[in-house]
Amino acid sequence: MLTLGIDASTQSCSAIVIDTEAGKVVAEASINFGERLPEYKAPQGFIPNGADGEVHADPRMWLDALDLLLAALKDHCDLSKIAAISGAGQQHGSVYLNDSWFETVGSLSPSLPLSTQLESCLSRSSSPIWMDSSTGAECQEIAAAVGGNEVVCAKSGSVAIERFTGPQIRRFYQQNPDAYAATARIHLVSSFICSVLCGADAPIDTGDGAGMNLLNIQSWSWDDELLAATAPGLGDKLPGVQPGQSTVGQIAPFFVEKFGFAAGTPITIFTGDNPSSLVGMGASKPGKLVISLGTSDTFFAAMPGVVADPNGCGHVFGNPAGGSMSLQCFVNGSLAREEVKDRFGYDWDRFTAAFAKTPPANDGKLMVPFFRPEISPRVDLKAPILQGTEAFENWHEADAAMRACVEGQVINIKRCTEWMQLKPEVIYLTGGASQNDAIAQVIADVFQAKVQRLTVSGSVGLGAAMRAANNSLDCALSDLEAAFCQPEPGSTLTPCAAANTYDELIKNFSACLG
Ligand code: XUL
Repeated sequence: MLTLGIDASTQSCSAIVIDTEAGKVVAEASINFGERLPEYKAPQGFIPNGADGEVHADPRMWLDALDLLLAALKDHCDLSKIAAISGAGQQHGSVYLNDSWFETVGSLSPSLPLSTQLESCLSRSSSPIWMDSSTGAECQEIAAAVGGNEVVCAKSGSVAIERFTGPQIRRFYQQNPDAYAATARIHLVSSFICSVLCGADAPIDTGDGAGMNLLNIQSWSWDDELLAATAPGLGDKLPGVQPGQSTVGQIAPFFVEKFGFAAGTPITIFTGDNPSSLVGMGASKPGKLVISLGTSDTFFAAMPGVVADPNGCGHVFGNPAGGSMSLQCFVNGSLAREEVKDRFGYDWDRFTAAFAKTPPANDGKLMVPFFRPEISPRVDLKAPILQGTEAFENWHEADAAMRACVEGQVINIKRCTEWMQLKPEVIYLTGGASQNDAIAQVIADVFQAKVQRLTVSGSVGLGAAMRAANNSLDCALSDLEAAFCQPEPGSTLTPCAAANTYDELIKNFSACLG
């Protein structure tokens, strides 16, 4: 049985086909927007040099990429054999459509490109995406209208955030009320692509929907107060909300005729890239958590209950496998590690060797490694805080500084994610720095949990293909995880330091931040 997962991400649109019985990936394809669609002048997937923090992309580019992607995939795989489809999109991005959308999406002709047929449905020619930070004023207005950010957070799982869709919609309404009035439907990237594949207006799932500051995380339905605080008549412009295990349609005739899909192939609701990755990493049940070590470090996990971060730094989304999940971003990730390494002229080998020369908890030397303002917690520090010996505080102890940077990062992640009430049995590491054993060992020691690296690459698309198999073909997620989400051989690390090793350092770290 083959299933298809689509990943509509920031820089590319990718597809992965898995064989659920053989436990193998059988085909993959990817269209990089900048390389393959240079006419959109978006080398990294967004229109550069937006004013006032605006970051937009052209939704026609996403449609052209979908056409190109399926044409490329068809060369590797007989698409008539695909038994179920799902997908994921970059979170928070929004597409604005007029009332011709409902009919047009249901009558696509295979003789014309998707973008040509759907461009007249756009009531806004470009889509703000998650990198957009232009909505500071709108965030304040929304929070003030409902009684403060504590209320926004308790209701929606996050304080009002610039990149989230509600503040983006409010800005559009305020700047261009006529175009807002002409908008009959607002989709997320995920529900837009899902609609096109179904040939019908599709709902938004609780995973991606929670990234809008509009969805109530207790009822998992649109929150009337947040809707009213955002823009007039918004409730009528949004599609319905459904959980991740919902079948929302069948592949549209356009794709059957053009690419040879089997008529009737079921489509499972799309979700956001992070919720999809939770599934693709094999972490959709509480007890496993994922730390992605990238430019920013990102932490996410299935949550046993639905609680919002009382400090307003983290986010709660629906878990596409049921229940809820948390996500928290830490701005000072790999760039902070690099700054410390470069400061002493170390390469990555010397960086790693420093950990063998220094003990866990670093003889009490600690660093709050924020080189730029941090969002978890919200601290406007422009340079790190160092505490320890005089030599250490004056940046004269290179090896101790390497360890202090990573220990500071991991301690910060641990203390900032305590609100999630997780009991980690295993931590899955992903992202560039995850291969570094010294960093992985610090994570095992501070969290006192087993750490594993997974062989999974492209966990977003894989998660989508697994969700399609689970929802439409009754494959158990546990079986799919056993087949597709295995640790790399020899990659498992267990804590070496005693359980109380970091107690003092954690206390001192918290004291530094006041
Ligand atoms: C999550 C976020 C990004 C996007 C793009 O809140 O903004 O991770 O989903 O990947």
